[in-house]
Amino acid sequence: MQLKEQLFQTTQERFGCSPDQCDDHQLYEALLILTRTMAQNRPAPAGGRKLYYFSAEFLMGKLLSNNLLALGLHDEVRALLADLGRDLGVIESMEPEPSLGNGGLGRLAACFLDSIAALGLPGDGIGLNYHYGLFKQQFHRNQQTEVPDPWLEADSWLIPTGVVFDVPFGGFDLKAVLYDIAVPGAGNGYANRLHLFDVAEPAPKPWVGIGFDKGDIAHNLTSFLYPDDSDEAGRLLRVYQQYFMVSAGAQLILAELESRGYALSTLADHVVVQINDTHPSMVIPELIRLLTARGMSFDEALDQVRRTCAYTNHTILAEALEKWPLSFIEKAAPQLVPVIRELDRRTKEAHPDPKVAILDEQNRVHMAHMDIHCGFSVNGVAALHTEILKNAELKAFYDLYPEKFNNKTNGVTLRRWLEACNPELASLIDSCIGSDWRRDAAKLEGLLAFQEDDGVLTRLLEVKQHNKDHLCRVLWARQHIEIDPQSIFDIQVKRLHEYKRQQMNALYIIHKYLEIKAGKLPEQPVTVLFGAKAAPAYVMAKRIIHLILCLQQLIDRDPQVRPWLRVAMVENYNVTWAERLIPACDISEQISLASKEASGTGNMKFMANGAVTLGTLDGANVEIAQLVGEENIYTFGRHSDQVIQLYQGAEPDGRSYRPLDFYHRPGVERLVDFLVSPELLAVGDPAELSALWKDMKTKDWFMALLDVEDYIAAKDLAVRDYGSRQAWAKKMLVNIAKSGYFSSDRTIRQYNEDIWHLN
Ligand code: 26Q
Repeated sequence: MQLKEQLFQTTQERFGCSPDQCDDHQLYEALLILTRTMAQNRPAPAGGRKLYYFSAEFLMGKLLSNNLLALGLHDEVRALLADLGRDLGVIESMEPEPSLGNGGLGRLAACFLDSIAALGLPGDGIGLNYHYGLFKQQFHRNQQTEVPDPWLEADSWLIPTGVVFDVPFGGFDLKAVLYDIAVPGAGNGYANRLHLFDVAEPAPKPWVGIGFDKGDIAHNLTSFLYPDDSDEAGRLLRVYQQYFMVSAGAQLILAELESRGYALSTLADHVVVQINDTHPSMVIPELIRLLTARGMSFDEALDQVRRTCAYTNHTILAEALEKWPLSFIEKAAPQLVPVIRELDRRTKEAHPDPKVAILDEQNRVHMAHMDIHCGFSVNGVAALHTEILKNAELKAFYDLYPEKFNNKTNGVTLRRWLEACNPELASLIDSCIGSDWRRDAAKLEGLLAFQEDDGVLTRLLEVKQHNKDHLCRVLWARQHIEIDPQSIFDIQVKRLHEYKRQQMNALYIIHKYLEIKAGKLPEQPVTVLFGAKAAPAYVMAKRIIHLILCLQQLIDRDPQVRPWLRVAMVENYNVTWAERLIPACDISEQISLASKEASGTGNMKFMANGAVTLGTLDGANVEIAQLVGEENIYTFGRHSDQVIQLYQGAEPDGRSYRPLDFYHRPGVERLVDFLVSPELLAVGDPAELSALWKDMKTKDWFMALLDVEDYIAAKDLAVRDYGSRQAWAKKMLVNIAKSGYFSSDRTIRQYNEDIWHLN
């Protein structure tokens, strides 16, 4: 049947009217149903081994546009709607964004599912169906507040499967009900599945305080996504969530193995489990438990699991490495305790070094240690990150198992992050090098041939201006923020964390503000845009948001400064905002303290959209710098080895870094002191701003004052260079040309070649 007729039939059945009589939401629902069904009906890719990608987060973003592209229907649907006098963009805006992730790690999982399907590899995701994803952020009186964000509507991408598993907790069992989201592969007729488990009777209201009795857990286990580990409340619930996910997932794996006709003793030949950070690590003891319960010896079960499980590390921040008190596991999943104890006993017997123990003296389970001992692969997510794991953080393990360690530099799906979010740039690229890059991103290098082509460079600048104009309209419509479309768009969007150093960017704003007040105008007007959510319990992060919003208001009200410098923080930064901001960016801010950002993935999305990076030599920035060459990136700041040294020393906090030394440097003190200036105190909360000021002077845990002068110099240079438009356009072009390396298709090919061996 023709698409047109299918749409007609769907709206008739559903709403009793034809498409032209539907409102926008009804049309969205009809397209959702059509698209969902088509994706669902596709076969799974065939193959020898099958991948199960376990992750507590899948930050999928809106799916309609993406799925239409993958199914090859985007243009047809756009035309069909245009015939009806409707705009696909408007229809797409009806879709609620499923925010089932916090940031980089969750979005990476979503990019990976897209690439796994596009490469025709057999691989499903396994996660949880949170009813409330990440909180919705609102600003009141220059502060962040959080409100629950229910994303599920009567109709959604979820497909009920009827599959149910029993998950045994201490004292009671729960049913894990399986829902699927189909993941169509772009251009190949296949679809994989994102399996999301849910409780049978979810609570109708959002979670408020939980007593950890059976009833609470039964209804609330999947109520909400943890806003990260800095929220102490209800950490035990996190363990219940993790066990629920991995127990149901492990049972699904064994059921599929058996239904494919394979014996349990061939698990490792037919299955590979990728553990996305330590959140799903209990899958290891759970698989061992299930296998031994079915008659396998512990030795053989451990051997199978060790050849099946692979672990990805996403952080070197010690506070983010999960260590669960054994008592938590004893309460949530007591049947795992003997398994974990036995794994610990065997490990200690073979390797008595306490640094590599699974259970420490305080009886806490080091989840990453368990993964490394009981898996066959450990990977970092960028070259520098993997080197730091091998030589510092996980050195004791690297000495034991050098063969397990490998790097897999992250990537992003250019189908969402270039083709879908920046169609004008995509068609400019097509006009230069043809459309092959859409299947093979390495082909983007062909753009290098156009570096001296003034026509192409001019078009590139026009496309960027078009996207900036569009962003201006959206900012006005959504937040009544008016910015100058001719100014430089300097953008920092990512979770708010001290190590990412949004506070250092704020110091740059203060520097410019004071210069303008003193009569020194910048070479170009600059707009500094932010998007960031802070974990609700992360006090310092919330103070930094407060600082940025205060600066925004102060400058907004200042007619002398406004024409030259603006600050705009988007409310509720999410995937959809990213899709609008990234195509409009001139300068991409990637300014984490060297050694702290495992990889970053925003950096890759920005470069693919023709932004030039201003960054430290951290995470994947190092590889970006190597690829584009020093004339096409602005790097600054201390290197990771210097920073690692500064974290060792004789100061009372164990470091050798003394922020006061840098605070007293000429030019720095007045920037920091501006936090408690009368101007700023007039728009902000004095207690919050003073606390931030004091912390910056005396603690500065992530060394913003160490790098701030170098940062200001580098950014001023970028602002000056921006004025040479053709030279700048050439930098943009080189960045786009070199971004092919950061396609998640490349990353997934490498996972498959080195770790998964799927077909
Ligand atoms: C841990 C315990 C309890 C509750 C929550 C958590 C938790 C949740 C989310 C811990 C960490 C996260 C997220 C980590 C994350 O997003 N890491 C990022 O991963 C990206 C993909 O590899 C990298 O590019 C980033 O550098 C890294 O910060």
